[in-house]
Amino acid sequence: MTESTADSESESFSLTDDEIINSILDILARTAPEIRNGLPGRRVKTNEENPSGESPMEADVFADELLRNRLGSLDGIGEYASEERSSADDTGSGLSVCIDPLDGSSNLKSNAAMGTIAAVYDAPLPARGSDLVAAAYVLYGATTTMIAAVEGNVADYVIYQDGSYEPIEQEVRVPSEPTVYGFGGRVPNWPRDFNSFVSDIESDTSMKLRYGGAMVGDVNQVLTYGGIFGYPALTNAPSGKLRVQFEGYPIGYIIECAGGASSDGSQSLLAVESNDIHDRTPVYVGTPSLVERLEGALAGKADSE
Ligand code: FDP
Repeated sequence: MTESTADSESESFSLTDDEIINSILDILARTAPEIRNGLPGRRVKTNEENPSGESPMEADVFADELLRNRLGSLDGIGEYASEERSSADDTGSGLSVCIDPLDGSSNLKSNAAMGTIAAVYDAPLPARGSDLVAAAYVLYGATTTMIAAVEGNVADYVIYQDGSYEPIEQEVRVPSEPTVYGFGGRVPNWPRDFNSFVSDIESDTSMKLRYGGAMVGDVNQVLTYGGIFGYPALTNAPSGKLRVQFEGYPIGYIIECAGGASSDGSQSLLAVESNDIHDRTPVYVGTPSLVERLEGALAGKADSE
């Protein structure tokens, strides 16, 4: 357990990981309505380029600055990194946080779902999947909710306009009977083995396509109904699109804590190696039987079912 200490002339105190994680969740919930309320008027691209070579929307930068100021000034946070910053900011000593301030911001214009993702590591950045001590995402959908994985348990909260939040489900589990699937990337760029796997899923009459273009929204479909989400390796981008530290690790952690499975195509997302905070990885998460079938298909094994 990391202990963060802060001394002043008159007092000294230390925070446990649990206290720091609770404060992080409080900040995510408190900031969510402000991010949501700040979206109108910020649905345009900036002239800047982020470390992934994309032009962020004004809303991406706004959300990043709000979260950087709040999380960075929290006692017990040693590093703050986000998709919008080229390197991690040194913010003191303690846990490291990796933030995707506005996941799925391409959905801003079409006014569809988006999210904020937070990964909390008990290690300097870039961290390993095994360094995760908590992960959470806020979903700006029809309502604002937060999924948080702490100590192996996943809970679902509703967030109110004043930033308060309360649980709507205390132990979220990935349903064992899968019903939905959604995969990103251009279909012509899907590798042949992945294409065959998708055809196999599509031929199953119990499965329905659900793809909204924001990972957090698509993952939440899988968490709610059971199934599989993937942003695969592409023929023109073998590591796919999603980032290990900001997306792959935290989403893999949440899904695994909820009894699901995660994979980069051959191993758990939490086992993926990462030496740079902006590394990418193919991402597949969902019902264990489907993720296992996917790994078999990508390894060139015929479907045994
Ligand atoms: P976005 O670029 O809009 O932020 O994080 C990247 C992400 O969204 C994911 O949320 C989403 O799953 C994916 O990219 C969508 O990519 P495509 O537009 O290629 O489908």
